[in-house]
Amino acid sequence: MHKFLRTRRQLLFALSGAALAGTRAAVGFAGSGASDYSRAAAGEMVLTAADVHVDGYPTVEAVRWMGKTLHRETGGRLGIRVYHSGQLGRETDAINLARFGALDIVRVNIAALNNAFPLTDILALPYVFDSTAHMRRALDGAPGREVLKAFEARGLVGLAFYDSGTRCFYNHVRPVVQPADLKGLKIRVPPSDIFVGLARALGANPTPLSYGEVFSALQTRLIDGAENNWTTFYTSRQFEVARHWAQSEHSYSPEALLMSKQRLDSLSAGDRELLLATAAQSVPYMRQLWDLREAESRAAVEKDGVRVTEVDRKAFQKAAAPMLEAHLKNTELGRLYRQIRALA
Ligand code: GTR
Repeated sequence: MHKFLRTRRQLLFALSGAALAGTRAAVGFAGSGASDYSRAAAGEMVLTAADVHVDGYPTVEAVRWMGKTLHRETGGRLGIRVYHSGQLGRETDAINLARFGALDIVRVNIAALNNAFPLTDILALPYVFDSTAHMRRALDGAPGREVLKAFEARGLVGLAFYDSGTRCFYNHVRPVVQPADLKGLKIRVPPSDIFVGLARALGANPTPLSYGEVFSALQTRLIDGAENNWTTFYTSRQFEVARHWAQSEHSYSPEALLMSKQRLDSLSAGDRELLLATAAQSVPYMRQLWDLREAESRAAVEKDGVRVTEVDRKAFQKAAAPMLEAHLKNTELGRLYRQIRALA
């Protein structure tokens, strides 16, 4: 970090300038940007939050909803300013900024946390959850609570999990039905050893890249494809370039909402309690919005002519099984896996 960037404001300004230089227009949903509570008067505190998604994406809207609720409940003393569209940089960088108190709240995918927080692997591993309802039960129950707690070891507080649908493969080369169809394809994965290992186990050539680089990597044919959920595929415009979608549902990898422990500890006990409760309340709000947006995104992509294939699910599960088994040899992951499966 540049030694002359001394204040939080200077740092955020520098980061947003750098990231904005690479911003591209995206399709998607109307955001409610005007309702950010970003102007702090004396005695008021505006928390900064980062998200790589475009304005209007369900995660962005859920954190905005939190900001509005806090603002209302504290008579304007507390608010949240959401920097969306990756204005504050990559997810892995945002996580570190929050750990050291330069950013207050980060919404990132579990994939971005795997390497630093090994307990999160259980939520990204293939075919751990049977359905969205199963995943929600696990996240709302003991396994979810245990993973959220693990962030405290490194300067973060796990506020909540948000939905991220199911991740599926897509590419601009050919339809995929069997794992063998992925052979030789250069597939972008998030910078996570779990995703690199999984893509490799399924026969693809994994290429870890940060989210902001995926669209142009597809467009310039640096990569043949990637994997993500319907909503991201749509809002990032990747569907305009990758015209084959395979319904592989190989990972649920939910979203995590994290807060700088330093910042949370600096709040009064009352504000802390309110913030934690508001984060918990934002989950049902987000899930409702997610269900709606996921269906809308899929419909829009299909209407645009992207070819969707059902995959041979058994063959995918079989190909991924050795990699899953290898990770479950870890005692903690094995225990969490059994807990999660008992909730199926
Ligand atoms: C999305 C997720 C993002 C980002 C992205 C990725 O589903 O919401 O936070 O992690 O995937 O693949 O990088």
